Amino acid sequence: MKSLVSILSLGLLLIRSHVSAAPQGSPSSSTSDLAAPVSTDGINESFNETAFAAFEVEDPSLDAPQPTLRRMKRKYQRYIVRTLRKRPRSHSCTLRNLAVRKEWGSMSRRQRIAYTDAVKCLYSKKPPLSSLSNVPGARNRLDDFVASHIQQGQNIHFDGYLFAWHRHFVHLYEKALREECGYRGPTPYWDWTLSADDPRKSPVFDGSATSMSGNGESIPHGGTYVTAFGLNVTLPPGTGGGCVKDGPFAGLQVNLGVNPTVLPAEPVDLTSNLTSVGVYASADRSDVLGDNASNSSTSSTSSNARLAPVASNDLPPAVREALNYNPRCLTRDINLFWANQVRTKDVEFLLGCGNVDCLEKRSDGWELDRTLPQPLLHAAGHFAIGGLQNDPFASPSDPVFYLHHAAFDRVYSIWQGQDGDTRTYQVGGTRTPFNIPPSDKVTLDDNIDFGVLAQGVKMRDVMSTIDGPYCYMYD
Ligand SMILES: [Cu+2]
Repeated sequence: MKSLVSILSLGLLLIRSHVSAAPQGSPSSSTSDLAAPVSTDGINESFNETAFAAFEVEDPSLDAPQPTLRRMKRKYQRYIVRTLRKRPRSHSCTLRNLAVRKEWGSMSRRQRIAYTDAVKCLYSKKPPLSSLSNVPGARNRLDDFVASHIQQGQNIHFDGYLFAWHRHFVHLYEKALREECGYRGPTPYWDWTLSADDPRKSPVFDGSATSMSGNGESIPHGGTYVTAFGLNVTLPPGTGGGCVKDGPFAGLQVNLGVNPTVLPAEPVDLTSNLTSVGVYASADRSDVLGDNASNSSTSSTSSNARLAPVASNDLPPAVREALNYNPRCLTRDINLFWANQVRTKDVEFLLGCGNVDCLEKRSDGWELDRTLPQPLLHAAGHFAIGGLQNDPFASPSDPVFYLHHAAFDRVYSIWQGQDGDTRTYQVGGTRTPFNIPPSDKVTLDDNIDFGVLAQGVKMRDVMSTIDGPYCYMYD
């Protein structure tokens, strides 16, 4: 455990030194620099071809030597638009029906309220598709999504399935909002870089009627203790910790998941606390896993087993427990330290990866070279919100989960679009978290499973955002 703490400290120090080196005024991925094609107050978001003319304009700054997020974003968008322009009208995805996903703050008030109304519809919708024998705690349609994430949780993080599985998960959620709850507006994402100083001030978390609800009530507490994927992590307390009591999701009841271990409040020197805890994982897992290494291998699925849907009986007891009925409020604990880990420079650092394996490892903080900063972008987005978002399994109970994961998918999409012809169908990583136990490499023919939500899909079906079930681009 001692070595774990020292590794955590090392990881955090690396992160901190990286972050402090990031220029404060670096260009953000603000959407204002590129207006969405026909973004209006209207709810229906399908676009016609002429609306995309803006993406075709040559921009001399695109050839500047230092890549920036803004330039990379435009390169990605131009790739999508050019690809679609070449398609016959009969193609299932063209510029005529391309959906543009938008940053929450750039959506109109009407669109935001329509979105949260649809989410409320989903968690009021009964019965769930899950059977009580498989998911005893499921009470509504939102719980089906949470259950799917709990059941698959051990297969889809810290490995080669991370991006693909969560991409399709967000898509299935969007589909349910549209088909079952009549939502017609854009699918939103939360651009963390816009509120890295304090998410409480962002339109996502300001607690108003047009937000995704605000912070949890302020309740003095110690850190939150999390055990998952062979990691034992103590996350420092944030600024809330209690129930979410304002905005559209005030009073939302969460049904699945196990209560986290929250340490008692005690006088905390925030500065020293922050240097002593954090998350860091390395390719050499023995020092990170410590005593849990053997437990981890028994609870991980074998490379073959994971290709089949997970039956509840095959799940480890701790995961099965998370499927039981455990009604409680939605908690958040907005954490300024973690919010600071996702600045524009951090996103650009990830996007500098030459292959998708590197992108995943940098996102999750376990790239081989420990001298590199590890922005931990995926985890930092969760930890910045805190509360239920600190639960690696039941976190999709908080509707803001899907805005974080859309933003994560956006980074993946922008990365793919830098060299679309070679990157779109590139897979990387192996089939088990941290490759423990050692497993085969992920292939395009691997199946990924979603429980009751939908039929499983092959990896190759979810690689391109403009093919198969998808037809979307980020603004
Ligand atoms: Cu996840």
